[in-house]
Amino acid sequence: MLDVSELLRPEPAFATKPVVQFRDYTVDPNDRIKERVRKLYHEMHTKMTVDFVKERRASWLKFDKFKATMMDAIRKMSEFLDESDPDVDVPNIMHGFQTAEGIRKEHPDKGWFQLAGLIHDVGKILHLYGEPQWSTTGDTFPVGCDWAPSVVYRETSFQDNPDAKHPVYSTKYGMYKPRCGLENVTMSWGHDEYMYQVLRHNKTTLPDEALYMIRFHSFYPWHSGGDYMHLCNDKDLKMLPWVLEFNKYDLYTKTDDDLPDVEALTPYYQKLIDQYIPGVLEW
Ligand code: INS
Repeated sequence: MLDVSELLRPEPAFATKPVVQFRDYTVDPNDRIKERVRKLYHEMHTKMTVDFVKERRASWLKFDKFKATMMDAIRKMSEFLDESDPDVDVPNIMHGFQTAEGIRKEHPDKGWFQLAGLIHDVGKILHLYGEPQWSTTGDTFPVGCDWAPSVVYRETSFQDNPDAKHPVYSTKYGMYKPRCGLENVTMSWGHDEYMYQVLRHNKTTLPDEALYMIRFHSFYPWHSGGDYMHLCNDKDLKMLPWVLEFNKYDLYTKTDDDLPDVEALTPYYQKLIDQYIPGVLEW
């Protein structure tokens, strides 16, 4: 018999577990990972203010912190575990290669897409240079306007955020104009925006689609929650299908069991790096 839920939520053949089991943000004080995730978001949602983001941008977007090739930065991800992610309990380097390989299987002709998969989380290197986990990892959302219903833990986590009492920032449009475009929206500070800005600063030749995937892959309240559409312009809506195509691999290839052979895969991806973002980069 036809199961209609399959039509509503097509399950990618490569998903490493049933899709309903991904992104489980239910609260369970006895579950080690759930508590880790909940605490991180509560701290993020309490401290992520307009002023905080301005200050972090001013510091990080000087790109004067260190120099490294993209492959060196990818390798650094073997020292990093994302505490915001309920679906991953292994170093982030594995997730980068899993995402890229998932894309490569279904889009073998699109090197730029595969490379976007490999590097999309490398901005988490922020944490290895002093940024806390709560302003490095996790889903992102705009600051300077009201938080949308689909933001995880929305009901309980923003109560102590000072912007909740701000006369402008606490309104639907906040400091933005209708349909101003996401490029004019200030996102919560974290690895997405940082990686995007590092790529731009170092003059990548990756196409716009890849840059959108990297910049907004953690903006779940938008690409999966359907919120914040009132801030989007035509370009954002044109790019949304690409961000969603990316999201399939980003989310459903996550597994702690079947880990990629990083050494064996490195030469293939080094060639893509040499094509789109070569040399020593400023971070
Ligand atoms: C993902 C996603 C996850 C988050 C990760 C991030 O894109 O937003 O929910 O835990 O840090 O890289």
